[in-house]
Amino acid sequence: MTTEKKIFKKIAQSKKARAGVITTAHGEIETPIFMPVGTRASVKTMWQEELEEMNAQIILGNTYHLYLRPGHELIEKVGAGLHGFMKWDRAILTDSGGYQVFSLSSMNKVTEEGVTFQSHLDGSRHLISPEKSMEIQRALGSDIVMNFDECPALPATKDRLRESMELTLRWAKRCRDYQLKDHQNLFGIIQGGLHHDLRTECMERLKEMNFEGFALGGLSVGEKNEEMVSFLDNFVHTMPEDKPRYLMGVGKPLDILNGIRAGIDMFDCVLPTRNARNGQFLTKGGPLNIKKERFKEDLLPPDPECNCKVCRKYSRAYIRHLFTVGEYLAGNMITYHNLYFYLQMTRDAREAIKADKFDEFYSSFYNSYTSNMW
Ligand code: PRF
Ligand code: ZN
Repeated sequence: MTTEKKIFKKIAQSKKARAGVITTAHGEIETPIFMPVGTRASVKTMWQEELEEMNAQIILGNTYHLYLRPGHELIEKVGAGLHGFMKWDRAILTDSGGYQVFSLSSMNKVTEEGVTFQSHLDGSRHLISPEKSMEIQRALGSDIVMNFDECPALPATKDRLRESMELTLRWAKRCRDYQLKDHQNLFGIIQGGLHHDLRTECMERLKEMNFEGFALGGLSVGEKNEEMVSFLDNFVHTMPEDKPRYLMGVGKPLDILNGIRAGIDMFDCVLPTRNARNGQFLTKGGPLNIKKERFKEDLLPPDPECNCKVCRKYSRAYIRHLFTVGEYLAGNMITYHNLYFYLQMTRDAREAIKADKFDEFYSSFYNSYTSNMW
């Protein structure tokens, strides 16, 4: 039986919202935290130096993509892992591959052994099992390793969700029994749809396996937003106090705020990076689409309340021009701002929690973000 390491320390609480510190071999992470997504060993359009300068403390990588290209063996051979390969010496979390197999590959077949699928790149056939996912994440050397789970799309019947949860639990045990590197921490993923009883049962059975942290999977997969929010409000505070709580793949700025209010510590989402490449700035006054004609001669910064290097220097008119003619710099600038905005939001939330004023922060952010300013 593997005994867990203690990696989380709570430092403050404001109602259900918490602030804390996660300790990894690649530095401390102050929570609540947003983790930029670097699927293929790059946070799209961004230099590692830029992530450092905006104080990103942890980024994500993906098992599925890195296994297919360039291959985890190559990353271990030439970089001694992902940190050395991409020259990022802060913390890295890797997702286990299960979820990406379902969203990207074709002809998936789930068996007790694992998931067989055809690569979305060249159609070649592969099997990822819990052991294979651990082997890949071990080679990548990530600080936080995720269990190999099954994530059913919603709506799904309760019978189907229970079956899937049972499989996820059997896979969790196989992941826990795999020997990772000493510095690596393994998180258990709680599934069970929107059923409180299934989620509780899944969590209790995962607790027996002594994971270093817990994640909520299977949310933001087709259910209504209010359903997710009320589930989080009712469930998150029942999760272990002394371990990190991670809400996978969520979400929009207000989803993150709702997650923090319910007691979540860690978030990731492609939204700030993906929407940037479609011309969307996320700002204090709500989303701003730079493609709009009305910004053609607008000399204001993208977000007048933002202190990032883009907003301190460049105008909407200039960035709109870059975007319109297809200059790559536009994608970098909007991504930079959006990630800075997410990280600033989680830093502000943390400060509000430490001052026991999270409710006030929540209301003021909410009112400003929904004011439809642009
Ligand atoms: N499982 C894993 N990764 C994920 C999810 C999940 O359920 C989600 C669902 N929002 C995003 N990423 N392993
Ligand atoms: Zn900015």
